[in-house]
Amino acid sequence: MTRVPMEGKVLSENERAAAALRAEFARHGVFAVNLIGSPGAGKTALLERTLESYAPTRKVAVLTGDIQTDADAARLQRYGFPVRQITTAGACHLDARMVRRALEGWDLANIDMLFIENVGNLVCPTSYDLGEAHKIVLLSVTEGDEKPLKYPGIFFKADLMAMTKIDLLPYVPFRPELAEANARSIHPSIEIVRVSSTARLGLNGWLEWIDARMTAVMQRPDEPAGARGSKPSNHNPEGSGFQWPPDFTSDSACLRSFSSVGSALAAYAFISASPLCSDSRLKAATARR
Ligand SMILES: Nc1nc2c(ncn2[C@@H]2O[C@H](COP(=O)(O)OP(=O)(O)OP(=O)(O)O)[C@@H](O)[C@H]2O)c(=O)[nH]1
Ligand SMILES: [Mg+2]
Repeated sequence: MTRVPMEGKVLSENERAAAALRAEFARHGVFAVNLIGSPGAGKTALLERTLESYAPTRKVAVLTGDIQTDADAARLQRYGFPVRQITTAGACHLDARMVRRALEGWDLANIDMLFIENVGNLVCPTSYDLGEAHKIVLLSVTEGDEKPLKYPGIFFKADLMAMTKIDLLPYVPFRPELAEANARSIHPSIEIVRVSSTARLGLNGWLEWIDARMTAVMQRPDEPAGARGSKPSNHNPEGSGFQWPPDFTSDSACLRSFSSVGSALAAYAFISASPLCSDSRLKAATARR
């Protein structure tokens, strides 16, 4: 059987498109964030509360991804800021070219902050850079406190975890401290806010994080926005000279196996030993340990 390495090619084309977007965002001073979470995690609800809190003079725009409908755009358009729906017709994630097309006709010089709501999915969007300064993962308390361990890729890549629907904590067997510990076992420096969009809890912490990160990014105009705010996709938390995480995203069997492993170190050991994972640098580094 001949294997055609399509996934790797698609991802590297996306990397090019994302780099061009990131440069464009930097040129025009656009601070972009990419919101990723399971279907129904509360992405649109959090954006509703966010837009509601902003003065009409703020230069904010939203792109929202959906497989089939424009329901989220209809919800978000009520707040008076530019909003566009990206309907992916089946694809489980946004990619950089979809974002580029959706921006056509907007004057980026008039946008300071761009929220991108990804398609509801905790796995597929993780691999697709959209030129954003930060990935933000939403984990709702109805999903289970073990989810950072089951879907570590996005918790590793996100700079912020928003724990959503905390108004439901009295009714669900979700241990918030354990969820946070699980997320930090994957990504020790991940920042965390707890929010409820319906009960309007914790929203100041969320809004302050966004404003602080935007200020931090915009105060350093000499570097491209993504390089300032966001970890490069192969950031190495172990500081030992090899790339982390390995480029397992081009290898779906490896990605599936990686998703079943707990802590970052356990995952590291697992990937390095797994015949499904093809990152030779990681394997070489492991052999040296
Ligand atoms: N109790 C409670 N419900 C919430 C909260 N945030 C959102 N919801 C509800 O959860 C459901 C899904 O919320 P959405 O904001 O549509 O979720 P989403 O992540 O945008 O969903 P998709 O775009 O379909 O992936 C809706 O019924 C919301 O009213 C919250 O803070 N508390
Ligand atoms: Mg939504």
